Amino acid sequence: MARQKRCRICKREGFIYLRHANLPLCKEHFIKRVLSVVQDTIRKFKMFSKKDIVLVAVSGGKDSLALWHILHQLGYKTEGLHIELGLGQFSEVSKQYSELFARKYELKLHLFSIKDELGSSIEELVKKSYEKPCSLCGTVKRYMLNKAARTLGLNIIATGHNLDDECARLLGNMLNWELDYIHRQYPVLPEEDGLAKKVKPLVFLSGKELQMYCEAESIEHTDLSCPYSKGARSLALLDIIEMIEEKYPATKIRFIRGFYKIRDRFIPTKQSKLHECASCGMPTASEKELCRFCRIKKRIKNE
Ligand code: Q46
Ligand code: ZN
Ligand code: ZN
Repeated sequence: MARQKRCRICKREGFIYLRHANLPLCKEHFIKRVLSVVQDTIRKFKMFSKKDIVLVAVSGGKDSLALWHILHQLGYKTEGLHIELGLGQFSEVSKQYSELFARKYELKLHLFSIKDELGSSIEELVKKSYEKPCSLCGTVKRYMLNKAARTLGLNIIATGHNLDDECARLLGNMLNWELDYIHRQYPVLPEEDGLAKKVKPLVFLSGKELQMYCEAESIEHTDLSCPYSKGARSLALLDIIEMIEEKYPATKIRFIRGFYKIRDRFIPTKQSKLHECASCGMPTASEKELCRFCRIKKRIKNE
C-alpha cells in the first residue's frame, strides 16, 4: 500500500494507494471512501439505524477507535464500552487511549472491570489455570460484553473486526472444518434470547486501511499488543493471508465477499439451545447448569 502521486478522483497529491482496487487517493477522498464502505456495509447487512444506540466495544487500538470515529462521523448514536482485562501495562495504556478518545469527542464511555466481576484479572487467572490464555480471555470477554449490554439496556454491540481478522478466522476454521464456527461467522448475528445483536461494520476494510484512516484523522491509539498474543495461531494465519495478498492483490476481499454469499451452504452440525445460567441468569449454550463464566468464578472462589 505504497503512497501514489496523484488522486484518481481530484488529481491532488496522493495519500494512499489501494493496491487491491488499483486506486490512488488523496486524504479527503480516502476518508470519503472509508465512510462510504462502512455505510454500505451497515445498510447491506441491516445492522442498525440512526434511531438505535450502538454500543461500540473499544480496546484503545486502531480498529475499534477508527470504528467509533467512523460511526460518529456518519451520524450514528454511539456509546463506548471498554473492558478492563487486567493485563498489566497493556491494559493500562488501552484504557487511557479509550478514555482520551471519549473525552476528545465528548462521547460516553462505560468501563467494566473483569477483576470486579470475577474477583480475578485475566493475568491472575492465567497464572492459576491450565487453560490457554486466549481461550479463557475470549470466554470472559464475550460474557462481559453481553453482561454490559444487558446492564446498560443496549441491544446492539459493534466490534472492530476487520477484513484481515475475518480472513484469518475463516481460514483457521476451514483448515479444521469447524462447520459450526464457519456458519456463525457473519457480519451480523441477530439478537437471541436476551443476548445483544453483534455487528462488525469494518469487515470490508483491511488493517492497513484502518491504520491510515487513524493517521488521516489524527486518532491517537495504542500500538501495544497483548503479551499473550505472541505466537498465537491467529497471527500466523494473518501472516499467511498477507503473503497471498501480496502476490495476488484483492484475494482477501474476494475470499470474504465470496464466503458471505455462500455461507448458508455450511450447515451447522448442532443447533445450540440457550438456557438461563442457574447462577447469573445470563443466557448460555453450555450443557451444564452454570455458564462457563460462573464455573470459572466458582473455581476461583474454591481455590
Ligand atoms: S484474547 Fe488473547 Fe486477545 Fe485476550 S489474552 Fe490477549 S491476545 S487480549 S484479542
Ligand atoms: Zn482526491
Ligand atoms: Zn452464569
